[in-house]
Order: sequence, then structure tokens, then C-alpha cells
Amino acid sequence: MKKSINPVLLTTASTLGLACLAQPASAASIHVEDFNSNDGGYVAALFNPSANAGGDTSGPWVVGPNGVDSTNAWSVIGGEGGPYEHHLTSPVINVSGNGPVSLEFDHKTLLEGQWDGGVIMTSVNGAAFTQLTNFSKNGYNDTMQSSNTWGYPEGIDDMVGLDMFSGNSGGFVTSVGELGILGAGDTLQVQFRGGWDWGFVQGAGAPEWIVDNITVNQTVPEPSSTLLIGMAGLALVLRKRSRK
Ligand SMILES: [Ca+2]
Ligand SMILES: [Ca+2]
Repeated sequence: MKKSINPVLLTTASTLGLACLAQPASAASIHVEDFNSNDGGYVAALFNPSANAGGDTSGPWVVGPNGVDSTNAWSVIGGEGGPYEHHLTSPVINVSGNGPVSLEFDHKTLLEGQWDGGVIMTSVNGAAFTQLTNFSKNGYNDTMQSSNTWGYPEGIDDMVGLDMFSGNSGGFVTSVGELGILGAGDTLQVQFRGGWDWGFVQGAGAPEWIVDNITVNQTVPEPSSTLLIGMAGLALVLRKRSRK
């Protein structure tokens, strides 16, 4: 007598098949910081070596209740006395898989357009920091002026003509930058690099760049060979049962 196929097995097989088709990749957060209970291990640094640059009303990056929904976040006051830069650098982030990595963060700017600005820098495996330029959501909205090269101390003069975040964002904006494909065992650091000249429009003591909810995500493709082997195995079981 020919035995019918167990309907539970059939349901399982079809469910697995649909799941395989619907989920070719999985996303994982490899770094999540809301700064609500601590500073996330981020490090603030001021670069202001110019002898006649005061910087006395500026910075540093500090943690305070300036973030989304009045939660804690990192923020920096630009102020007078530049040129100078304030850098906020993440701890070393360990990459756990192989796949494209994205950086998502909420931020708010009250910066002097064209003259003061913020850029995102990244470093992979301890290499020199380079500017992140590929954004999939709310990328740079302004361009550094190009009429003078006054020489920001850490080389932000190299930014002349380059894209940056600046102006008044009017509230928090979520930006997403794409870092490309990284592999398991790679390390990553992210840096929020603000540069100011000597004058400002919006300031008056208010934070000029606020950063909150920093997340680094990685999309890891499913190991298709494992899935195929699993599906083939299941098909074999069903075939054997149907022959009994
Ligand atoms: Ca927060
Ligand atoms: Ca300025």
C-alpha cells in the first residue's frame, strides 16, 4: 500500500522553502549606542595648535541631555576663536561577519553654512581615517567654501570644496552612510569631525552639532550552499517516504 506523505512534513518543507526565498540575507547590529547611560567609550579631542586661536568658547564634545527626546547625546559648541577642529572618535568596533556595513546616526546641526561643518571619517583595520562620502539617506547637505584656504589645523583645509554637514537642520535627522563590504575579523572606527573658522552665526553658546543613536549594521548573506544542502536533504526524505 502506498503511504501518503505526512502533511506536517510537507508544510515544513514549503515553509522552509518560502523562508529561504524571503530571507537571502540577515542584518546584524555590531555597534549600538544611545549614550543614555554612558558615553559609549567615545573619545573627544580638540585640535587647535594655532598660537593666536583662542578656542576659549568652543567645545569640547560632551555628553548631555541634548539628544533625541531630551536623552543624553554627544554635542559640541563651535564658538569663536578658531580655526580648530573637534573630533569625536568611536571605540574600536569588531566586525563579526562578511558583508556590507552601514553606519546610521541621528544628528542635529546649527552650523555656519559654508564656513563651519562636520564630516564623517572612518578607519578600517587601524588605517588612516578617510572621509565617508557614500550615503544612502540624508547625506552631506553643504559644501565647504572655496574662497580661502585658511588652514584648519588638522588639514580640514583639504576639505575645501568638499561635501559636509552644515547649516540649521531644524531638528534631528537620521543619516545612513555605506561603508562597503567588510570581513569577519576586520576592525572599524568612526569619527565625527567638526571644523570651525573664527566666526559663527548660530552659536551663542548652543550646541552646533549633536550626535545620538549611533548604530553600525552589517548585512550578511545567508550561506546559500548550506541552504541548498538542507533543501536537498529534505527533498530526499520526502521522496523516500513517498515510496514506502
Ligand atoms: Ca540618547
Ligand atoms: Ca565659523
